[in-house]
Amino acid sequence: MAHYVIGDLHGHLHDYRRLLQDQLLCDGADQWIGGTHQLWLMGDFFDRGDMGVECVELTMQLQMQARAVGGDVNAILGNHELMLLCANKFGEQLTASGVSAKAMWVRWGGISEELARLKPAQIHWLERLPALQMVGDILLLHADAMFYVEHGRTVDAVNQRFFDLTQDSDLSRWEQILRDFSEHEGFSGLAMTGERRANQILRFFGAQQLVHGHTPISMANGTPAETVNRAWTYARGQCINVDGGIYLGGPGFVHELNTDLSPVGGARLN
Ligand SMILES: [Mn+2]
Repeated sequence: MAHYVIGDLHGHLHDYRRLLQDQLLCDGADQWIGGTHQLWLMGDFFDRGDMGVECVELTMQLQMQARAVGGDVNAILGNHELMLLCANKFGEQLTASGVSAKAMWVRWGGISEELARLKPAQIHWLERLPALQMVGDILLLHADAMFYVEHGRTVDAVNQRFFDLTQDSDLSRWEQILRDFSEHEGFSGLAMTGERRANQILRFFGAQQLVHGHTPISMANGTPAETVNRAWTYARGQCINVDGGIYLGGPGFVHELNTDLSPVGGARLN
């Protein structure tokens, strides 16, 4: 049994189907053929491309089909899911910046027609996505950002906090978290700083390695977007970026997690 990961789709359903079929997880009729394998989607189903609802719909279908045969399909929460839920919940209500919640989402790449197509069962599913997930010793998180540690001491506590937020009717609290959630490159950046931060968040949650999306690899390391066809490992092996930048023209890829990790090598970074 293998653990597979697919990065940020941003509404690109056709690429999603191609990746699933190439990896023999799904057939041409959208049926799960992955048996007992496990698949994780890294969040950001929505915005920029216009078939985010269909990407979620397919994922929910595959989840049911996979579970029926002992496999699994799951997802973690991306900032674009939270933005969409915010637009859905607050609509024309004004944010602190004076624009409506919906206008704020559109400004971030939201496509109004998607909101109209979103079904209650999909909203219910999205609200319950974990922000963090451990797979063996690997921490899955959407954003390459440190802000998660401010929301709980454990993976479960952070996930509860995010679920509570989705039920919160105070728009200002949503705005705060959405601002924090838009941080990028928290584990790369200047010289040793990124490596040290990665080490801190790994130790905080008791993980050996982290896997994230959110920042297209082409933007993070300068590889031309259309040539990115594999994950990028950095910060001395502590971090794996799986955002192929599909919305920038990248072909995307399916990444297989190495759950047989030895402890993070070398001296500790303090
Ligand atoms: Mn993101």
